[in-house]
Amino acid sequence: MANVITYGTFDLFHIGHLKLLQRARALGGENGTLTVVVSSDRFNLEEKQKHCVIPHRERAEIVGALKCVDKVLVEDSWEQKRKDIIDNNIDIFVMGDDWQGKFDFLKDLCEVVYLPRTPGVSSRDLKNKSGI
Ligand code: C2G
Repeated sequence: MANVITYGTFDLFHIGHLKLLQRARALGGENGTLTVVVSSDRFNLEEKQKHCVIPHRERAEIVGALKCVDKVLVEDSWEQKRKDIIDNNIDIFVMGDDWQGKFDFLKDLCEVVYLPRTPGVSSRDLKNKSGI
């Protein structure tokens, strides 16, 4: 049993997001938990230069409705991860491998796992395809 955490924008929610969250939850085992920290609109725009199509409130509600998700928090700074891990008694930090190595500084607090991205899908491609 392990408490797992992951972070993301989850704009235009797609199969790559779902598979990441399902795999992250599976790492927690039968009685584990998954906390998902969803980037605020401000954080996306100012820190990640991402213009979200779907506002934070709806992105968080969609993620929170998933069977594999136990808790949803808001991401509003790059620096909050350590406090989130401690405050939520996290055992495993998970991100897709496009972030490979970027969060190894958290290894003194918990296990850090990078999972292979799902190929062929991204929020950016969906925006481009739909002309948004
Ligand atoms: N992802 C994936 N496969 C895809 C697309 C995304 O596995 N085809 C994963 C990403 O690797 C990430 C998660 O889904 O772990 C969320 O992706 P984004 O919404 O793009 O999140 P990102 O902008 O990478 O934000 O502090 C960390 C950031 O908040 C991460």
